Amino acid sequence: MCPPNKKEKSPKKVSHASFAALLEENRIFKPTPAFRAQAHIKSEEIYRQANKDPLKFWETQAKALAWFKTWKKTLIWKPPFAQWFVGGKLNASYNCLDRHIVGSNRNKAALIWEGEPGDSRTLTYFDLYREVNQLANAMKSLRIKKGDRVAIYLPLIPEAVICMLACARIGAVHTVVFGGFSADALKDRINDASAQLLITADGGYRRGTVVALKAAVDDAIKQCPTIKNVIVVKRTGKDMAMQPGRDLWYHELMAKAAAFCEPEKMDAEDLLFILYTSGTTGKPKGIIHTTGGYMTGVTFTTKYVFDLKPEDIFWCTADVGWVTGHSYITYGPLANAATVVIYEGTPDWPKRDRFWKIIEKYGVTIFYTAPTAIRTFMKWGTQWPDQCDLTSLRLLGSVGEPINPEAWIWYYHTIGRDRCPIVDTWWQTETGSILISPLPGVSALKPGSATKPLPGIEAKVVNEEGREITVGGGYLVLTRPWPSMLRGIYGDPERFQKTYFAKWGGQIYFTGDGAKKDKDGYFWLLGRVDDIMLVAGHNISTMEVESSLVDHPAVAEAAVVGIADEIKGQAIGAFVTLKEGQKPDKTVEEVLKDHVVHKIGPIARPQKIIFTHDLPKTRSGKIMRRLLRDVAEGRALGDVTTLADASVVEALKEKYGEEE
Ligand code: 7RM
Repeated sequence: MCPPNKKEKSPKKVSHASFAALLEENRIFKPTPAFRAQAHIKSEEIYRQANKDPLKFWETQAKALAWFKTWKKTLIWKPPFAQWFVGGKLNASYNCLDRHIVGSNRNKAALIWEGEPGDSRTLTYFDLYREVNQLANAMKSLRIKKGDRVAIYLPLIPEAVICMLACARIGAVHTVVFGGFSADALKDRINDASAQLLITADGGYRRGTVVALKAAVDDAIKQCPTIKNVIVVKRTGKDMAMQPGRDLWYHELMAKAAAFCEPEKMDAEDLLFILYTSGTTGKPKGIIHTTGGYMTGVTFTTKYVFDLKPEDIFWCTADVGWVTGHSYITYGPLANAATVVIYEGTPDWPKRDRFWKIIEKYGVTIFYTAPTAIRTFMKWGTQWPDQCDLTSLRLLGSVGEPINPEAWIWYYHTIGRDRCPIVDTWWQTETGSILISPLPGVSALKPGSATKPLPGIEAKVVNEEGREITVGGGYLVLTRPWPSMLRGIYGDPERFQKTYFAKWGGQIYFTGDGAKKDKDGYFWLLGRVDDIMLVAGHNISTMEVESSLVDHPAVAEAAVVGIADEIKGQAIGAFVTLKEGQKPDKTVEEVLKDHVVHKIGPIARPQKIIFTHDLPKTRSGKIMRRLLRDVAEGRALGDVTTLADASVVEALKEKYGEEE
């Protein structure tokens, strides 16, 4: 029973009295004996092993995959270019499907899909295998072959996963474009990749309405000369135009397709996919990942970071359009023969309990989401999760941004009911898989810290000169190659070198993030270095000020930016969303400013607080501080193509203008 309904008795009484007690400064959460006892990794020995011989460690991890041919050399490292498992042959779709359908996993649920309107489908490993084989054959019939690029522009329906795996099966390179992106963004990505085929749908559901994907496609393709065909999945049944000769129905192609398609024997270094991230300049960067190293990284981390067991029901709430979906919906979990939940829609449809209802309905055991979602749930209040049965959960994950301690504790307490370890996983599209994260059976957790680099990974915090800072803040770098690292930017090796390897002599990968290391060697991520402010000679991270604001009970979310200031260099501006029922006024503003001073010090006192109902975010939920700086400094807005809701900044601009 889920919806908060006064007449019904809530099935679970949840006490939130201990919440404040949990939120003491510097609290450490050790793995419970019960969790540790059942965990894959119970001791720190694995860190020592990996450190002693990293290549041997990665070889062991690579052996968890099925190879058609083993590699000759584990690593060739000519910075910035790495080759892993050189000479090895494998296929990603074979690893996610074929090897599971010969044993007891044949009839195990691979995908449990829930559509937003409430429809659902479960595909077993055998079902998924059959669909992928057929689609692979259908693509071949359209003359798609190894190395060709295929764009995928779909809602979160099983076909999104099927398409990725079908590409992998025949060696075509997929580039998934998030279904919420505009026609323009789609066009740029298709053209940069010179994709020949596009797979889309007649629409998808989002917050109760149909998103007309095909209309955006028709618009985009006018300017995409390389596209020869469009495959259209029938999802909504709504009317739309099919262009004869170019557009083909997915179900019609599938009906004609043969049941088996031989998986292509891919070289370990053959491309698996291109995934675009929005660079700061606006020109999208096509991050490229290859087969052997990427599969090794995601397979390893899915099993050990999430402590994945055969009976788990794993739900990563990301869209497959983001790297999180690539690595922790499709490739990592399926390579491990996991059961994966995917959900098409938004968390507030039809009501604000939809996520908790899904957990209850399917008995989700591992739940992986983003801090922005967690803060939204905090804003909505505990009544929604409280009336759902969340007892199936045993592990929680966070990704995408630093998670502020307040949100961490809320997540731990309200969702995990003080029983579930939280893995705060730091990684990037570029890193392919999780690099800094707890191992839940081993690591003592500190709310707000992603803890330490995983075994096999070497991360450091360095200063401007590249010298290591053992305790204190600086730039986060990776000082050793790792298997799932990006192999470049599609078509632009120079930009690859410049963006990631130019700052310190060519061997060191610069993440673009700032981080702090504490005396226990824990890493505290501070956000993008471009966002770090210089206030009267002091470096202050926007994240720290935001975290102190969100720490106040009235605040749901905050975004902080540095505003050019003649005297201080930069002054602090804060955009604040209050919790529901809280009224913004001058008193609250002063209280919040004082709160920041109390938490961090007078240097961090915001000069100005702007109250807002919403913050400008990317489609994947990251706050776009760059746009807030534009607003705060009265400039024209920069690139807004990746913004989730354009009206949010427009409203802020008006508001800011009025208060000036
Ligand atoms: C997986 C993903 C990458 C950027 C990264 C960070 C930020 C991601 C965390 C985090 C603090 C985390 N890929 N980031 N995870 N910051 N703690 N656990 O998000 O390419 O879209 O973004 O996201 O700034 O550089 S991404």
